[in-house]
Order: sequence, then structure tokens, then C-alpha cells
Amino acid sequence: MDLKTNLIKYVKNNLEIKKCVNEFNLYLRATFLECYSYCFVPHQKYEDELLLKIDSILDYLQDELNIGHWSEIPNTTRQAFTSVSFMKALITLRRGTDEDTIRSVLKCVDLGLLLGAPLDDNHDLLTQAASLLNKSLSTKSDLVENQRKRKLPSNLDRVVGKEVGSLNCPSIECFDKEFFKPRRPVILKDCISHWPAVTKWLDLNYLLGLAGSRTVPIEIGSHYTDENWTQRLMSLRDFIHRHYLDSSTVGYLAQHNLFDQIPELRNDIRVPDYCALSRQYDDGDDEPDINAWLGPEGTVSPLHFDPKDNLLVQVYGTKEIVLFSPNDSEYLYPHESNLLFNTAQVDPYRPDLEKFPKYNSAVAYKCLLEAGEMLYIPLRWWHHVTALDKSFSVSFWWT
Ligand SMILES: O=C(O)CCC(=O)C(=O)O
Repeated sequence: MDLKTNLIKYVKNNLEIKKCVNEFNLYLRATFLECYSYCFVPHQKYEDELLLKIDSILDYLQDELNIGHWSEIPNTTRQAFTSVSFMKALITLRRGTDEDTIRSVLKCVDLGLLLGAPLDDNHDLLTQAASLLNKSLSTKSDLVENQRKRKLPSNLDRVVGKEVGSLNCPSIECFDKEFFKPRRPVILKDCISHWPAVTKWLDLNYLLGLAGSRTVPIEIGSHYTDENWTQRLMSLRDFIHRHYLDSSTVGYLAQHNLFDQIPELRNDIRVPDYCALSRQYDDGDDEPDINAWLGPEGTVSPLHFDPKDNLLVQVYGTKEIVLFSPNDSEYLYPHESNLLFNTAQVDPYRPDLEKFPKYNSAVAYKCLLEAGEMLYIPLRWWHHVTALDKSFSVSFWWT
């Protein structure tokens, strides 16, 4: 059976794909319906013309997605992007199924996953489509050497502060009483030895085989407050070759929910039991927000805080981390802009005391987070994170 027929088999309710027509003006509506009927009731071959048309709909939607803050974009617009990306995949596959075409279709499906939103009745449509397309690509050209030798020296002794304590896999009750309730950071050891990721992810060829052709967002530049910092979409393979194995231009796959995008990788990790604890009375059982952080030595996440409790798990590599309590916020000089209100102006490694004199009153906590360990970062605690070598971390934000 051909790829297109297989993709169509994932559609549980094809009327839902059409529902997004309400998003469009008369002209786009007619264009959409033409493409739709071609996908589901194919008659003649005129893919090139239809591809131009479907691209015009995607361009229109992309403009809509770029207006205003991401959180204010209606879900229906994002769902429309999902439907149209899927249709573009179907139309493109009518042209042929050589490797280059499949790669371009996979890119289109990944953009649908990154910018769109799951449909209600066809929730896994794009995830399943991406997985099928990925499997049909050969991976023989991928083999790379797993070089992880280079390690930067730690600069933690530049920061005057207290060491964060550590415990070997404490009980949930102990963690709750000693750390979660009082909101105290701690390193938890020996909690992830059962994760398949601990061994599997050390082999880059495993990651490349599973996800080398998948499109992921990469932060380029030393850190997100830097002037030259930018974000780019690229295949995981290109990221690994250009910014990970060769780290002359630092690139960071940072704070990305890779595990919803590529569920095969989700099978390699487990949600820590500590995430069952809740500060809320009603819904303590939501899945945490799970994010991947993959990068070479030298990635820096500047001093910032997040609104949720966090377990930052170090699958491999070492990170050095400096933390401050929320009580010290005024000594850290948060940026005044709305966008960076949770990011400090002070750099704890090089504090400019003339500009930021109150920093002298801040109390720093610091630690090295090694492979196999997780750091509990209580909500609103400030943290500054530097990777000393090639590193893969997974963060679990919850409550
Ligand atoms: O590992 C990093 O670079 C930053 C992690 C982080 O900021 C987080 O998990 O909230």
C-alpha cells in the first residue's frame, strides 16, 4: 500500500479536517475545498497547481499565527494549520515517494506539529503520520562517532554561596516534608537508573535513527538575552552535525516538548514519582510539562525563574547551576520588560556591583548536576544553568 493511502488510514473523522474552512475568507475557502476534495476524492493529476494553492493557505495561516502573543492565538487557527499541513502532505506524496520528497513531507508534518494544535477527533494524526514517514526513510548515511570527551572547567568557585544538599532517592513523604512543602532545592540521586534513556541516548546513532530527519527548534547564540541570539528550525541531524558535534557556534535544543512530537522517545523516560505531589486541591493528576534540553558544552540558560515546580533530570553530561530564593528577587534586578520579567539582569558569575549594588545581599546556592541525578528547583526559584560538556537533560514542570 502506498504512503498516501497509509496516511489516510490514520484519519478517524475526515469531516473534522474540513471544519477549519470556517477560518477562511471566500477565496481561501474555495481553494481549501478544491484541495480537500482532491485529497479525499482524487480525480485528475494536477498536484503542482494544488501545491501552490495549499501553500497560499499555509502562508495565510502562518501570518495569523505570527500576530500577537502565542498564548492569544485561537486554538481553531492552530487546528486549521494542522489540517492544512496534513492535506499538503497528502498532495505532495501524490508527486512521488523518493527520499527527498518524503523528507520534505516530514518537514511539513513537523511544522504542523510545532505550530498547529491536535485535532479533537484526530488527536494523533500528525504524530502518527510523522512516525510512518520517518520509518520509511533510510538512516544508513547517519553514522557518527559518539565523542563526548571535551569538558569545560567549572567556574562555580567564582560564586560565593552555599552548596545544595543531596539525598539518595528519598521516599515521597520525606521529599514532601523536607523539600517540596518548604520549597527547598535538593539534588536527588539514584532515581533514574531504570530509564532506558540512560543507556540508549548515549548513542547518537540511536537518536539519529529515531529522529534524525525530524524538524526541531534550535536556539543559536550563547544565551537568550544576547543580542545575536536567534531561533531556527532544522532537522535534528543538521543540529547534531553543525552545533553539537562541532560546537564552534553554540546551538541548543532547549525547552522543547520533544516527547509529544516524537512519542518513541517518550518511551525512554519515566515521570518521577515526586511529581504526584500537588500544591492544588483539585487537579493534581495532570501530566507534567516535559521538555528536552540537548546541547554541547557551553550552553547557558541565564538567571531566570519559572512559575512551576521543576525536576531537572540529567540524563548525561554535567551542568553547573546557581540558584537563588524568590525572597532575593529584588537583589537580582529582574528586567523590566514584560517579555523578560522573569529574567535577572545580574550575572552571578560577573556581578556588576556598581550597577547592581543590592546583589551583595543575595544568597546563592550552587551545585554540579551530574549524569543520573535530578535537581528539584522549587517554583519561582531563580536558576542559572551552564553545561560543562555535551548534555541531555529532561525537565518536568508540574503543579
Ligand atoms: O538546563 C537548562 O539549560 C535550563 C533548564 C531550565 O531552565 C528549566 O528546566 O527550567
